[in-house]
Amino acid sequence: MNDSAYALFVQQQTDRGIDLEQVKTRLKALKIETPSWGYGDSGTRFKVFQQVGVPRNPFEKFEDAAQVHRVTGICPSVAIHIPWDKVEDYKQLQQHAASLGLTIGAINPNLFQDDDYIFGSLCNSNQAIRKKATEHMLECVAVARETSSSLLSLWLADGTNYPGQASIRQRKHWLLEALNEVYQALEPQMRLLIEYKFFEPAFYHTDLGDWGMAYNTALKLGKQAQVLVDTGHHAQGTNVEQIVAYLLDEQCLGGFHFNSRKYADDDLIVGAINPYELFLIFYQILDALSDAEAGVRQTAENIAYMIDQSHCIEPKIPAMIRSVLNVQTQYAKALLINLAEVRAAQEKQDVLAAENAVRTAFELDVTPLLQVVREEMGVPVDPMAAYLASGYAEKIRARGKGGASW
Ligand code: LRH
Ligand code: MN
Ligand code: MN
Repeated sequence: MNDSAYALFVQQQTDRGIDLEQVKTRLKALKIETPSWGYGDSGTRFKVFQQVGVPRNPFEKFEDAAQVHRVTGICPSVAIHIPWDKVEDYKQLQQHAASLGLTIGAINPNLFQDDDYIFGSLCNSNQAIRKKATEHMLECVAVARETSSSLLSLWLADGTNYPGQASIRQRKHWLLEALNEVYQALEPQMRLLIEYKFFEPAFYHTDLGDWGMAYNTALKLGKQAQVLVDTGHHAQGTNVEQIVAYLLDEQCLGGFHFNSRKYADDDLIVGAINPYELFLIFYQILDALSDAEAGVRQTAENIAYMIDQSHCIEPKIPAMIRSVLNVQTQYAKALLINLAEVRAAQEKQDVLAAENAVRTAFELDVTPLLQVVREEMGVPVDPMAAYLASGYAEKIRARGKGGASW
């Protein structure tokens, strides 16, 4: 670590009125969940590509996730997707996770990969299929109970391809009916996170097509239901940070699926395409954390930060490390926004000064800060280099090809 670079950084930030101790405390407290499916084989809409060395089962996915946590120190939990991660004994999976220093995070039901769901799951006009989908969700609540997870994360692929194909309003009623049943089964400490996406696999209408529908559904269910924002699930040009601010203010933002998009739901490495958006999302969160309203602050404190990135052209573990580091970097930059300065400029309606106060933080080099934070946390100063030098990638080649996939 370059001591003089950090000394200069401390001087500059202190001069800007930044409380660096608070910044460091917050950086150390950041936790980012990685997805089990990000370690397995994945692909495009056209083909799943096989890589050498990907995990052959959920246990090995946790072993790979442990590498990400080992070098970053901020990824202690892993989201699972059922049935991709179906095991006989979830307690055993939980114990395996614990032996690696990990916990099981959000439980994701899969309502999109069963032949029965071709016309929908919870919104299918066939009552037996709706029941099957609801029971799958209840099974996931049971998995959450067994693994001490407090998050059930729902993404619903349901929708239609053609006008007139189905009754949009009827399906809305079926959805609420099913989710009510699931909601009743939640333990008091559990939350149901409702994810939305504007299209794909359905191309005409999607039953949970945007944040408004997810929010309305959460409102109708109750306090334990909140919205999950997947950054890749919006139309071009959507102001995602406004959605974040709005949901925070309504105390209904439950979590994120971070990834990058260029065109649609591309699931690319987080921060690879538009790091400024990520930074601005954190700006809204930090702004809410300093809100006068306790409920808004609590909502911001309890956000589940999760990664939902899984592409097929890069090796899985370093890609995940890159995503995590990019989130951490943008969070660090956002922590350097002088909120008092922004507010003073807003007060004076000084547009240029306000924009400048926000952007200035984005333009800072946070490398010395992150290096010191990592050193104090006892993790490698350069997590990517540490992973690449660890020999783990070479070791897992022995798994061969044909591991677990979507
Ligand atoms: C849907 C989605 C959702 C799924 C995951 C695999 O596009 O974002 O979160 O569970 O991808
Ligand atoms: Mn997602
Ligand atoms: Mn997605």
